[in-house]
Amino acid sequence: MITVHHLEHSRSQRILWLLEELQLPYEVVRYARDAKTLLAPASLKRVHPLGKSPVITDGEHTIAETGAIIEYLIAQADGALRPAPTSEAHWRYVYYLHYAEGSLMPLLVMKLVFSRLGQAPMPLPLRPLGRLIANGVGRQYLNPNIAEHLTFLDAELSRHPWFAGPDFSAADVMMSFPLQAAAGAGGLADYPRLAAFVSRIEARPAYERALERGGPFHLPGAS
Ligand SMILES: N[C@@H](CCC(=O)N[C@@H](CS)C(=O)NCC(=O)O)C(=O)O
Repeated sequence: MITVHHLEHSRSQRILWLLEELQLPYEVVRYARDAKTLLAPASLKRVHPLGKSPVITDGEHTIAETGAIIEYLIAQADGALRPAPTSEAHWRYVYYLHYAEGSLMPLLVMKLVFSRLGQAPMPLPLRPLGRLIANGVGRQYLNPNIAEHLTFLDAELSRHPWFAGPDFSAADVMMSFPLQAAAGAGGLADYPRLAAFVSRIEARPAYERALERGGPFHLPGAS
């Protein structure tokens, strides 16, 4: 039986959702974040040494890293939600499976980290300097880069309704978390197709069933 070690308000939401889309049986072990640091509890390190979420166990297998877990689950479901290897959609699918965590998430995580610079627990006298650095990095590097990515992604969705092509695929599941995080961080008002994508995925019955299994899902800064 597949067990999802699910940290609240985290990337493991994607895994619960994919399992619901694939209609594979699974169980959930829930982990709460530390109220102060928002980090995962140490008990998650008993499942995988890095103690990050998501991680799944299935018999003798322990698999971490969202993209790897998605590949594992798609294999269990005989390739469902993966475009045929001979299709053009397949290479877009592979691209987005890597792109979401490899290119887009690092920018969004940096934005979150820098947004906390200049706040507690930084000593009070240093906070103005922290804010100055955070604003500078945001203005010079993070904001223009994030805008460039979101512009690219919005244009992609003008060509086809889903990231890999005409059909919903696991690439859309992979892309959900960064776009939900982007929505929370700065809003997607300038990117109507991305905003519509987030609304469309959150309305899917499987997405709603995943929320029932995993509990509420809110990202920092998200409304
Ligand atoms: N690239 C990894 C990132 C894993 C990751 O950083 N997960 C976050 C949750 S969204 C986490 O476990 N944070 C808690 C912590 O670092 O203690 C993946 O996609 O699985």
